[in-house]
Order: sequence, then C-alpha cells, then structure tokens
Amino acid sequence: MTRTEQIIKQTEIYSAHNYKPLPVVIAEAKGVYMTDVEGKRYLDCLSAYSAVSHGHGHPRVLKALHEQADKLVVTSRAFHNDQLGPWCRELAALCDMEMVLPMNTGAEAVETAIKAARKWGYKVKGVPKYKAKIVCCADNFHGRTTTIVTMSTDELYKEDFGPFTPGFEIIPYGDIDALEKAIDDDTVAFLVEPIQGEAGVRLPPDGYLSAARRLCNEKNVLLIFDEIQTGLGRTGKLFCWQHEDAKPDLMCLGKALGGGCIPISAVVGSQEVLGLFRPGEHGSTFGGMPLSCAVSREALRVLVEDDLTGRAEKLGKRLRDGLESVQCEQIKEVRGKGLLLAVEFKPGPRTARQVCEALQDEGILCKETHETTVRFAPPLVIEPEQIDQIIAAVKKVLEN
Ligand code: PXG
Repeated sequence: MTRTEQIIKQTEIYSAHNYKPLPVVIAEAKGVYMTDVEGKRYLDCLSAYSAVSHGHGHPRVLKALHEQADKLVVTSRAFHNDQLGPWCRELAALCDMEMVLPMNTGAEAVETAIKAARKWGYKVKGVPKYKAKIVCCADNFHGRTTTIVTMSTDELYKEDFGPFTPGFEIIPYGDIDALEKAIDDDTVAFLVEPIQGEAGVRLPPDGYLSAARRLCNEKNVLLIFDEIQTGLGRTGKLFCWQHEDAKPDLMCLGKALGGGCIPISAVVGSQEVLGLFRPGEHGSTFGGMPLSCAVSREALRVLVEDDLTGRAEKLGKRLRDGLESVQCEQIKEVRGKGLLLAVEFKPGPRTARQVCEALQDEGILCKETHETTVRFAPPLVIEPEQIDQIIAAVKKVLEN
C-alpha cells in the first residue's frame, strides 16, 4: 500500500464521510503549489474555495501569525485584547462600513447576519414579534448549519436534517421581479451571493445587484451580500458588489479574511444594524481572538499593498482567454469574473470529476461542482507563467 492509500484508508475509517475528496494527500504547500505525501507537486486551482487567495504560507501573513502566537493567542471576549479594535477599525475602513462583528467561519457570519437583520426588523422597522422574513435565492450556498440549510434548495443538504427554521422565502436567483413580489411588510432582508460560487459560479444578469439595491431602499429592507467566496479581491474588484456599485447594508466575509492561515469571519455593516446587539446576545469563544485579528490585519495589508485585486482582474482575463481557446466539443461555457472561473461541460464522454482526475495527473488540482462544472480559482498571487501552465494542462487533457 502506498502512503497515500494508507492515509486515505485511515481517514475513511475514522473520519465521518461528509466529504468525497480527490485521492491526493497534501503534506506541504507554498504559494500556488501543494506537495503530496509522495513528493508530487501540484498547482492549486481551488485555493480552499477562495480561502487561500494570498497563496499558501504567505511570508508576511505567516510572520504575523508566528509573532502574535508568541505574544497572545486567545483571551475570549471576557477581556479586551489589543488586536480586535485595530482590526475592526481597519476592516471597517476597507469596506467603507461603520462596524464589524467577528466570528470564525463563513456559516457563523451568515448566522450573525440573519440575527442582526431580524433584530433590526423588530427594533427599527417595527415588524411584529417573530414575524420577520428573509428572502434568499434558489441554489444558494451560505453554509451548513441547521438554520442555513433551511434556505438551501439542494436536497442533499436538507434530507434527514429537518425540522427547519421558519422565516425564509426562496426566490429564483437573478429574477428582480420575483424579489419585488416576495418583499412584504414583514420582510427584513434580502440575502444573496453576488455570484453563486458553489452553484457552479453562476452570475446574475447585469444590473441585478444594483436593481436589488434600489428595491431594498424603496421597501426599507436590508440588502445583505454573502461575499465569503467572492469578496476580498477574488472577482477583480475588492468586493464583487463593486462591479455594480450596489453597496449592501451588511456584508458577510470569511475565507480569505484569514490570509489562508487561520479561520476568521465577520459581518460588516452600519451602526444602525450592528449597533443593536447588546452584551450576551451573540458571540463566540474564539471570535475576535488576537491571533486571528493580527493575522487578518496583515492579510488585509498584503491584499491592498500587493494589489491582489488588480492581479485577479488581469490574470483572470488571461486564464479566461486561455480556457476559451481550448478546442473541446464538450465545453458548453466558460464563465466567471476575475479569478473565480468555471468551465461547464455538456453531457458527453467525460464527467467533471473525470476532468479533475485527469488534471490531477497533470499536476493541477481542481474540484468539480455538481456533475458538469469544473472551477478554476487559483491563489491571486499566481504568476502569468503559472496561468499558462494551467491552460496547457487543460488543453492536454481536453483536446485529446
Ligand atoms: N457562504 C459562501 C458563499 C460560501 O462559499 C460559506 C458561506 C460557508 O463558509 P464556511 O466557512 O462555514 O464553510 C461558503 C463556503 C466546503 C465548501 O465544503 C465550502 C464552500 C464552498 C464549497 C465547499 O468546505 N463555501
């Protein structure tokens, strides 16, 4: 048995089977490259679903991690720490928002936004107690807690996990008329991904986000963008909503917020909404811990100083042009923005999973979403020659 087979077998015995990873066991990574336990090197085209936008082990982010780890790691929120305040101020400034509420994972940020919106509904909008409604979109992915899977339209995420949480209405993604119809007096928020990542990098029609912004203004409804996957440069703008200048009331961030080194998430927004929380109503032991905050502060500085957003735009175009030039009958569409791209396949000789497996042999690690789509989302620190390496591998796999 190879070392890879041994480790996979062990994982399958002792780890719950809630994932189906590619058969590769990563042991080390630096920049855009990952190395498996056999010593084979791969170019990472997934970036941990956008969490590793800075590349693996970014030297500055790692340095911040080590330095802070030597000083102070966790205090809980029972005491102040000297990193939380500066991080909140810096993140709020970057987002052009007023306040930040720190959590650890994306799902927790979404849960936080839901609670914030409901509270705003009762305290400010005047919705009758426990009548608050949040509108969300079909095919969304906001995480996997019991409340969040209530919003899912994918049976896999829901079957066997009910009963679910009341207070959500699901409408088709990209349909502004459906949003208008769904909003009633009890509606407190519209929660939506500016691009649906997990649904297969699905883009709404042009003008959708700004139309949603206008509608929410008219109807006194909070607009909440889940930018956990699309935010922090990934799509070629700092935030995906900036493609349409549709600034939300609340924004959920996660993934790349930790610079690929640590889990940290946040809801950022206005004082009018986030200012409503009172002590004890919400929180998390590790949320806002000094280690995460220090790492995230450096990650945000790197994001700006190394212009990761500009790189996503420029190199995303190079990757997209390359993928569009691949001669393969089975390709239905190449889509996405910046370095959040996907190739969708028509039914045919290869499944998306098989394409990923063939790319793995060529030293490129991708992950399929659903049966038909392969996502290409390398770290934003990728170099042009490495983009060309991806394109060459895709051509080799698909043009034969
Ligand atoms: N919102 C969006 C838009 C996401 O893409 C989450 C929320 C939840 O984040 P956390 O940190 O709670 O996983 C995501 C996560 C996976 C996986 O299984 C995660 C995502 C996409 C695909 C797979 O780890 N995105």
